[in-house]
Amino acid sequence: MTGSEKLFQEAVTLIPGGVNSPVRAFGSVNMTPRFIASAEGAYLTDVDGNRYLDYIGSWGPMILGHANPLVLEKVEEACRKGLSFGAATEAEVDMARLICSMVPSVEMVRMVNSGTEAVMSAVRAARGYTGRDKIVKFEGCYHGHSDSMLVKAGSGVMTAGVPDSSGVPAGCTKDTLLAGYNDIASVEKLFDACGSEIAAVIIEPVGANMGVVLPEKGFLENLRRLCTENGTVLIFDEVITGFRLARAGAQEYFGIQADLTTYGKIIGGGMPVGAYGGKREIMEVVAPVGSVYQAGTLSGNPVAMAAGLAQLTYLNEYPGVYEQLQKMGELLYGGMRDMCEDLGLSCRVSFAGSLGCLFFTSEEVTDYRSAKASDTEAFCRYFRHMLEHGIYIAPSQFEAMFLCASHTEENIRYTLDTMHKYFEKQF
Ligand code: HOZ
Repeated sequence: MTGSEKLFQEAVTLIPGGVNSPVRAFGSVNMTPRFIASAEGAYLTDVDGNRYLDYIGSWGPMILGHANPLVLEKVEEACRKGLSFGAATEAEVDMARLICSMVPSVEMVRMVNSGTEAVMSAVRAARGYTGRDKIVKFEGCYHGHSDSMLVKAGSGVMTAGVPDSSGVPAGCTKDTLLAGYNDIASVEKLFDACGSEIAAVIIEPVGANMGVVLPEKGFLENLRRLCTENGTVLIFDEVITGFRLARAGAQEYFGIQADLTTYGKIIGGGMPVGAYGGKREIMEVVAPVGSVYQAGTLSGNPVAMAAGLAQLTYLNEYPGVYEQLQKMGELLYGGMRDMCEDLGLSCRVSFAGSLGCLFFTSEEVTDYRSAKASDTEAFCRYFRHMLEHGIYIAPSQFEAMFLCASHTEENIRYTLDTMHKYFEKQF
């Protein structure tokens, strides 16, 4: 028995499913999760000493690679000064100033501890600001695990076979209206029916929790228009795309500004951090200025701020990182797309910059339904082959691949070669 197997055997007796977040249980690929002991650059090492080329990057935040020395140095320095004060610090002001300077639509920002918390709070702020209750979300978009968002959510919910979580009272989701990703007619229908009651439309500008699904031309622009016309707050959930697709995230990448934006782990450089921010007049409804309550002892934690500041400062000062990530994305995902064509595979590749995904379906993937049509058994076999050859991709068809600044052309050649060998044998 391997060290990972032994740990998992005990873990399932102590932690539900043996894990602290469902996707990492490897349930949808019928395997035992690897227990990770350490990470550096683009590599993970498990407790058995196996080394993996990592395409998850802690689900996005490790954009500069694992254990980045610049980030570590700042974290070590902050740790020596104290781990938590539950009081205002200079680092929080530095962080807010930096985020506001990098993202034009963010005039004020509030730090929280996760993407889930950021979304929950942004939705509350939008409701408080508009005095309306209803929100529109899109099938297959994942906005964390707060009650009102667990309706046809992506990520682990998609493989759990339960589109709506139990334990969520119907009253909590009665104001959550569902629309189809890339289906502007479905949004128009909702606005026609009750536009004056819709507080917010929330969307992942690139769907990155049902695999990777790109917005079709005009889709985000039309959402922007509908929200403006109806006095509805447009929330971009940039937990995955923020500071990844570009300095100002998807908003810069697609040239569209949101009213509120939610961020997650990437702004903590790997530490547990989230944030929500946007237009001053909306953010000023948040307590203690306004009447929308939201709080947290660990919000703006000094160690987390130090890590996040180090990472964001680097991204701000060296925008060449984004060109490099874009180039590597084209090399990897473009190479995958060519391979699919050359070998005549029933697969689709979709990508935006450093985010990408291989769908096991011949149909073009534009929404939840077409993503769901993927052959998850075929994904499972492919996943196993990749892991056995030292390549660690997300253990689910419905998650993204993430590139980081430490991935080299050689890494990508090895990855493409490993895929090619597998598919050659299969088809
Ligand atoms: N919600 C994450 C995937 N979209 C998984 C988080 C984790 O397991 O760490």
